[in-house]
Amino acid sequence: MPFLDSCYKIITDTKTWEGSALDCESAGAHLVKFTSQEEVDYLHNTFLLPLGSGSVWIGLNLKNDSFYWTDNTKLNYSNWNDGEPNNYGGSNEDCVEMYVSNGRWNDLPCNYEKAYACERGMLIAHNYIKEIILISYCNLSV
Ligand SMILES: [Ca+2]
Ligand SMILES: [Ca+2]
Repeated sequence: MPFLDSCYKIITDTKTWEGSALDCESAGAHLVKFTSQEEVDYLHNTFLLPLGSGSVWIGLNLKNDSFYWTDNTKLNYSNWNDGEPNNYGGSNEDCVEMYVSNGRWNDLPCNYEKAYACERGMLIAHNYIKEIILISYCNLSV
């Protein structure tokens, strides 16, 4: 289902953050990147609430003490849960999950295995093959 020129897909097979990022990439997508509250609300209402509980990896991780999206852009808009990011116990909480319950974010260790949210920009569909992949990806999301 497209929103702001993107399609989204939640994969409920659990993987580490790195494994999740690679799996999204293998589908020509990336772990979801949020640039507005509207995008958070859309993903939360449409894809997360139906899951009932738990959390999903999103495309944020810590590099050189700052959080970056997987396209190496710095965090601009953010939606942290209360008291986060807290790097709990100094335990290398270098990757970020999004709660199904409220759509807010928490940092936690990257080697945890979680469901994850991929996003594919529609603007990459420049040729016939990519367009077919895009259409099927969007269809899988609804
Ligand atoms: Ca996005
Ligand atoms: Ca945390």
